[in-house]
Amino acid sequence: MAGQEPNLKEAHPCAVRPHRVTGLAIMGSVIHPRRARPTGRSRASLTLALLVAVVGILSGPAFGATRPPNILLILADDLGYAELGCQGSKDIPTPHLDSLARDGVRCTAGYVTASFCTPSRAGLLTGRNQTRFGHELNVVGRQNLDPAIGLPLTEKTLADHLKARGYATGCIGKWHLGATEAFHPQRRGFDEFYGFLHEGHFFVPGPPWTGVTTWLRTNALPPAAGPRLTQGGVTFSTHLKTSEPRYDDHNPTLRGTQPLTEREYLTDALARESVAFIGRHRAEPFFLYLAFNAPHSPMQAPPKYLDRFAHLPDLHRRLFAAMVSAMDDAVGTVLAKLRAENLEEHTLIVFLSDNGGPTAELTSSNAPFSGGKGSFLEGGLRVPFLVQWKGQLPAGKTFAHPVTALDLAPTFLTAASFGVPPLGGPGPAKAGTPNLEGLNLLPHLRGESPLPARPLFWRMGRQAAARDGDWKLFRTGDQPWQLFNLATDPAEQTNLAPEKPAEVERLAAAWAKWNQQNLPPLWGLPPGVRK
Ligand SMILES: [Ca+2]
Repeated sequence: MAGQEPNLKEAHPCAVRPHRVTGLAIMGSVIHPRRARPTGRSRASLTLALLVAVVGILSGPAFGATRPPNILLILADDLGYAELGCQGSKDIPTPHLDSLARDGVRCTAGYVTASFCTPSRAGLLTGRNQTRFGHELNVVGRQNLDPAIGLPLTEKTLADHLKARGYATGCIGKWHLGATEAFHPQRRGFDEFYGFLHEGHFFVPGPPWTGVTTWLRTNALPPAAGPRLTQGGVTFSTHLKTSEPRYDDHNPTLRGTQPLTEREYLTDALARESVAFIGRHRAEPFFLYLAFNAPHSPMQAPPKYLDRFAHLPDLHRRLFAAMVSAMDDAVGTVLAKLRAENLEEHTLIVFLSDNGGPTAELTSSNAPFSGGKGSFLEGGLRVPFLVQWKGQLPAGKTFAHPVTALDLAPTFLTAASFGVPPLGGPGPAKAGTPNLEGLNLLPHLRGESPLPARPLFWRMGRQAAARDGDWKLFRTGDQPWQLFNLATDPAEQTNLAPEKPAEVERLAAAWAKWNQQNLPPLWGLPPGVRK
């Protein structure tokens, strides 16, 4: 894999033409409306404010009754449903992520809006089905460099909405919503950005990738080598007959818009940056979107994580376990910072994965479900989904009703004192009307009211799906609809469509009605297919 070396000297679209960004300033000095000095304040209230500030410095941030909570949204990349201790994993301890389930609510039927990275993220960050605005298909490699590809500028992000409420907003990790200037996170509502813009990234600079063990896919090896060949710290494997993408090409690590060489193992670095962000913004409401690229390929881990899994016989699995363990440590580091700043009970925390695990590629398990990344079977769409807000949500609760990443925007905006945003429609997002398509989950997770029954719908290329109650409707390509009962058949093994034609017709009609409001994909259609 020589030639993987990132060419940082070559112009990066964001680095070449640094742009002016509203609200972007030198790190740590972003000015927010809510922090502006009020005029006409009395001497007495100034004295009181000074007193509060002194107490705050001595004992941590002081919270008024009206201060909205911080929001910490943690996203894993390609983590399978079954790969956390709280999700049933037996071989990868994840105590810190498990603590979110122990101290919060574990949603066992948590869905994302697509089973690939960028459409799932577009739904998550806008609170709208990404098929409403053409962000339907995945984006890889050089596609990222196309200035026509990225989260459509007609859409507002969660960061846009929260920034308008005076939140400090930070994006740390993988972006994958457009890699050219107009789509940069700091133009999409984030004050600060640290991370990279494409679909993946190596975890240390290289080659050579020093200080880590590396596992790379390759489409062929010399016959004498067999299916694997290890040279130095790199193992090449033909198990998928494809080669590892050149993730780092034209894809430097950035602070804001400036490229840099990150020498710390990237998962550790994302924790470090998150801790620094929290420290900078401890005294004001913040929204931190921490989007790990772990455990997405390339598979790389340093000895401090690999050594925890010396008992696992297969290097492939050992590396995956080490990458998940590193992410768990990173989450633990961030949670410890919140505790140290006395912010834990003032922070709404959500953890989920952007799609199911690609089992053959990573070993990532989606048990008990079938399918994985890229599929609309449950294994592709159903993900670990944990919600913690100490003092506000129950601890140790399991919530089995279907919830979706679309619910997070209305949940966060409600928590951030927007009031409950009205349910939106499929039309374009407008200023001041988020036009969201999910539900505020807070009263339902608290058990104050039952979650209203509602169907969920999906479309990605030639795949389509719907879930209504226990029924799951699924179609791929030109195949007829299949129908599964998830209560009795979570692995979607028995197609009930032949014996339940009325149910198929009802759900297919509901899907078709939903689909009428979708736009054609903006990119990725095969040549000759009309948009
Ligand atoms: Ca992913």
